[in-house]
Amino acid sequence: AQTQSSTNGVAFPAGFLWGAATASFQIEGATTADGRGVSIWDTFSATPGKTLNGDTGDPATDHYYRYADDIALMKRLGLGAYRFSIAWPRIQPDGKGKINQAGIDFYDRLVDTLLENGIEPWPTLYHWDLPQPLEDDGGWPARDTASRFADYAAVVYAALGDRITNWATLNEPWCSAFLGYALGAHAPGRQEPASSVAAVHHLLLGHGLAARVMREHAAQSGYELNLGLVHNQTVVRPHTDAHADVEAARRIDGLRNRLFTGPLLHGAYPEDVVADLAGITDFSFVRDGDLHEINQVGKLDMLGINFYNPSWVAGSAEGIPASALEDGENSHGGPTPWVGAEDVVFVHHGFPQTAMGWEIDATGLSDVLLRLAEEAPGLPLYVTENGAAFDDEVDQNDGAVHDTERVSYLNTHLRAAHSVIESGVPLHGYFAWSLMDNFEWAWGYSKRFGIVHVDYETQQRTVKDSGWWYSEVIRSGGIPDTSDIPGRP
Ligand code: PNW
Repeated sequence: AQTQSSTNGVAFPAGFLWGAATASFQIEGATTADGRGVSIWDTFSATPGKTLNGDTGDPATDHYYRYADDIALMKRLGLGAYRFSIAWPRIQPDGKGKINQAGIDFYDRLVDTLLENGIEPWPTLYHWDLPQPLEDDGGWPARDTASRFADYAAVVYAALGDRITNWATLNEPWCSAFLGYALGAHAPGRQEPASSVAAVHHLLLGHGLAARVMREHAAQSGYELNLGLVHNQTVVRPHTDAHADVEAARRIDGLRNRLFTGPLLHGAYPEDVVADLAGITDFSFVRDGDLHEINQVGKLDMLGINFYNPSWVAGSAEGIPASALEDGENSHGGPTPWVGAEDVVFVHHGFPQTAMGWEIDATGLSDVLLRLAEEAPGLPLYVTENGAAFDDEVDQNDGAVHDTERVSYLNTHLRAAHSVIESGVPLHGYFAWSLMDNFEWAWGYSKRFGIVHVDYETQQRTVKDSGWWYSEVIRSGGIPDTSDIPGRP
């Protein structure tokens, strides 16, 4: 396969960036090592009943100690870039003030080792591990957290900005705000609809304040800075073209997508979403100058998109078979991330599903990218996460992991990405989620998203068939035959 393979007519542009992604709490382990403070995910996962099987962030994939081997594996796969996140409680154990040099040293070693191996570091400053002391002071619903985030960003940028060009401030602020403060399925597990919307604003404000200090430092030091944010935009489709379904799609699109792209790309919260939320909050947490900070000072040099699945929504469950109602998304009267839109119903549309119960339809990815290219002409886009969980097992006969469903998922989504590039969308790179199996938040270690399998007893890494296949994509710059999955070279 190595010598014969061609790109099958699906050739990505020269310079297209190929990467894989992880996040600190999901892989590092070592949660009490070298002065690391406590994060909201340490607290949450140690609380009985919050994660499946009571799984915690220890030892995860032990990456804190195995980073050098993991980077050797990235090199073997041919990755051009590695997206990882920095654990705020390693840098500032109290979330403010005192800096923990040992924490900085870890990321120093990580970044230097990546660079020595020709892999571009793509850090994200915040992938959900808020220092617990800041949550005790109110968390993201409190305005002060945005300023503390900017202070932390300044510390990290001063330490690593000389070697890194591409930075993201936040990962998926939708999840931080609505899963953390409204649904409560993610840390800190609060169920306070009004607070969750304040959290959205303070996360975005934190992005702007962090951008200000990072840009100032870059300008003074002559560093090149390409600053972005990672958003989990998806396409929200009406179940039918009935008015109630179209209206449901407008509302969910507002909460999931436009509440974030409004301030970031257009400098304003969308009027219809503000009106939808009138019974929940009056947005009085927005102060003069905030939107300027978010939209102008925080102006995006690039936008990262994490895409997993599209959604279909209906105005009511009437006439929809129970088997088509998405269990995880519909509140059944309980708490929901969809504040002010609790009555909207999420409907399965008959596509095959991943182990998360997420439907597989790659046209969702092309729709998302086409829309953003139209909404923000010229803004460089990156797919910063895309992938799927399946019940992978190491084959006892050959020691491989034959994850054909994941190969197929990546294949169809990469083809979708390629098709929009052909239509002129400025998509410059793609990161598979995830480099390796890891702590899947409330699902603990039960959901495997890796292109590399992790045995949690031995910490042994085994490249899955999808990993070798992706490696061949990178090597050839195109899409190899899926029927001819290259095995371990
Ligand atoms: C993203 N949802 O999380 C995160 O960025 C990753 O850390 C995570 O492992 C990955 O996707 C897979 O889940 C999400 O409920 C978590 O819609 C939940 C949702 C979406 C994204």
